[in-house]
Amino acid sequence: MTLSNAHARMLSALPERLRAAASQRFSEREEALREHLAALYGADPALDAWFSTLMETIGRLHGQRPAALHALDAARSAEPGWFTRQSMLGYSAYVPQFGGTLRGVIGRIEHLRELGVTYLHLLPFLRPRAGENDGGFAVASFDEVDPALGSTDDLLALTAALREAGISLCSDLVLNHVADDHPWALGAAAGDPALRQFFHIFPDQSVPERYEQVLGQVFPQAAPGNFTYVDAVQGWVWTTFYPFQWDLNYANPAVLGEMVLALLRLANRGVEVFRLDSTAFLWKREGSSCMNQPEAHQLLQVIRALVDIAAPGVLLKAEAIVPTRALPAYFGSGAQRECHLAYHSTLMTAGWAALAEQDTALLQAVIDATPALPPEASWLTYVRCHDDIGWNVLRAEAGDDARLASIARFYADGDSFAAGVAFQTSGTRAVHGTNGSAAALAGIETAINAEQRELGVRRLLLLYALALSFGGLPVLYMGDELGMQNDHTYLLDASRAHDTRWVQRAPFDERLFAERADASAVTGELYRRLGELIAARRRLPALAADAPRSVLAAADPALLALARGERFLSLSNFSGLPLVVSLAALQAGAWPGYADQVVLQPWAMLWLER
Ligand code: OTU
Repeated sequence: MTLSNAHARMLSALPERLRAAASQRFSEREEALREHLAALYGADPALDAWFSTLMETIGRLHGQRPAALHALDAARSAEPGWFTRQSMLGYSAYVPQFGGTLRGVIGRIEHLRELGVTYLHLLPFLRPRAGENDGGFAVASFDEVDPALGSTDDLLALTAALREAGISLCSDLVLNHVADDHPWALGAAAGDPALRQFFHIFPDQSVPERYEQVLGQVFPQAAPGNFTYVDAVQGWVWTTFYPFQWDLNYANPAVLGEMVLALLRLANRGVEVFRLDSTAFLWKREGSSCMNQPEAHQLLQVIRALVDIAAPGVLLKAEAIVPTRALPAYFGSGAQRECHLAYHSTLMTAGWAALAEQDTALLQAVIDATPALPPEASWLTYVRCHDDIGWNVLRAEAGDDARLASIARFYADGDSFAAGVAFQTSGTRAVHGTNGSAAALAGIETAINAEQRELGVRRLLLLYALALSFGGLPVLYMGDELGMQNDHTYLLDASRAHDTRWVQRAPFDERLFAERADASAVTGELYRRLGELIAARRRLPALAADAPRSVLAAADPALLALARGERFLSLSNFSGLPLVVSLAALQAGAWPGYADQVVLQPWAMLWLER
C-alpha cells in the first residue's frame, strides 16, 4: 500500500495556508498509518483508493475547522502536555440531569467555575435510539443532537460558552456499536449488502456459540449473551451490550473511516475531548475474550494519527474498564501514540475496596502495578461515574473471587455504612458490581447523627483526595460535591427499572446546591473541604499528572502514604480507628509544622507540604 496518493488528495482539499503544516503532520504519521492499515486490512487492492478518498474528506474537514478551533489547535500544539497540569479539573454529568438541555448547561457554567472545573464530560447528547437507549449509549445519529436536549446551534453555543470559560467539552463517541435504528442498521435490515458488512451477522448460531465459550457478559441479567436474533436481517447480530446496540465490524475499513469522519465533524463543532466508549471491545477474535486485542490498539492508533493530522488540539480518552495490566496499552507504545487519557478504573475500584476492607493492600498493589506515564499522557482519576463499580477488574490483585464478592456484599447487603445496590450478576458464583451515589456508598446517606455524617464526609474526602493527588486528571461526578444521595425513582420507569445504574443518575439537587455555603449543613461541610483540597492541588506542581509518585512502606495496613516527589506527602487512614503515624518510621523526613508523630482520626486524610 502506498499513501502518496492519499497525501496528495488530502492537500488538494486544503486551502493553501493550511497545506504545509498538514503535509508535515501527515508525513510524520505516514509510516505508522501504512503499517497499521496493512496489518488490519491486508493487501486488499481497493484499500489505496478507499484511503485516498477518506484523506480527501479529512482534508476538507480540516479546512472547514472554524478559526477559533484552528487557534486552539495551534495553542495546544505549542504545549502538548497542557492537560497534565495540576490546574486541570473535570466534571461529568448527564445533560438532562444537570441542565435539562444543552442551553441549560450554559446556565451551570458559573457553578463549574466556582469549583475550578476546566473540563466537562457530558454523557451522550446525540440523537439516541427511540425508546430504551442505555442513557444515550445507543446512538441513532452521530450528526444530530438529541432533539429533547437541543439543536446543533445549541451545541455550538455551548462549546463557545465553555471555551470562553476555559472549559473543554468532552463528548462520548460510542465506537463499539450503534442503535438498531441507526441508518446503518436500518439499511442492513433492508438488505443493503454493503451495510450488512458494517455489522457481525451470522446465519445461524453455530459460530456465535463458539465465540460464547470464551466471551464474558456485560449485562448478564438484563441482556444475557452476546448475540441477538434479528428477524429483519435473518440472522444473529453481535450485541455485546443491550440487544438494541449492534456491535460494529471494524474488520471492514469503511466502519473505521465513517467513525473517524463522525469524530472530526463533532470536533469541528467544538468538542475538544472524545471519550471513546467501550474501546476494549472493538476487535473480535475467536477463542479470545474479544477484549484488548492488538488490532483494537492498531485501530485506536490509526484514529489518533488521523485526529492529530486534522484536529491536532483534540484529545482522545480511552474508556477501557479492564485489569490494571491491560490499561497502559491504551496510551500506545513508544512512538505509536494512542489515547491521551485513560480511565484508571482499577485505582477507583481499589479505593472503594480499601474502605470496605479497612486495608490498603489492594490499593497499593494497583499503584505498584501502575507504570510511569508516557510523555503527554494522563490518567483520568475518579471516585464515581454513571456506571457500576465492577469489582472483577481487581481479580489479579485480589487473588480470589470470594474476597471481591465480600466487598460487593459490604456495599449492597445493608449491614454496613454503605447504601449500595447490587448490579447484574450471572450466577451465584459471580461477583456483583455495585451501584449507588458516592455519598450513599461512603455512608453519608445512612448516617443518623452528626458524628456518623462526619465519618461519611471523611470517607468521601479520602477517596477524592486520592483522585486529586494520585497524578492524573481528576473528574468529579455530578452531585458528589454536594453529597447527593441515591435516587430510587428509576424503579417506577419500566424502561429503567431493570438497570440499577440509574440509582446514581439523579437530577442535580437544587436544595443541596442552595446549602453549599451553609456551614451547619453536611453539604456545606463537604463542599468547603472538597474545595480546599481542589485549591491546594491547584497550587502544587508536585501534583501534576506527570510528576513522580511513590508509596512509602507503612506498618499499618490501613495507612496509605503517597509521596509526590520530595515535597508532598499524603497520609490516608482507611480505617474506623485513629491511627498514629510516625514520619520517621515511614522514612519520610521532617515536615514543617509537624512532630514525628501525626495522629489521623478515623477515615481522615492529611496533606503535608515542604
Ligand atoms: C460503557 O460502559 C458506558 O459507560 C455505559 O454506560 C454503557 O452502557 C456501555 O459502555 C455501552 O455503551 O465496559 O468499556 O456498567 O462499565 O458497560 C465499556 C458496565 C464498558 C459498564 C460497561 C462499560
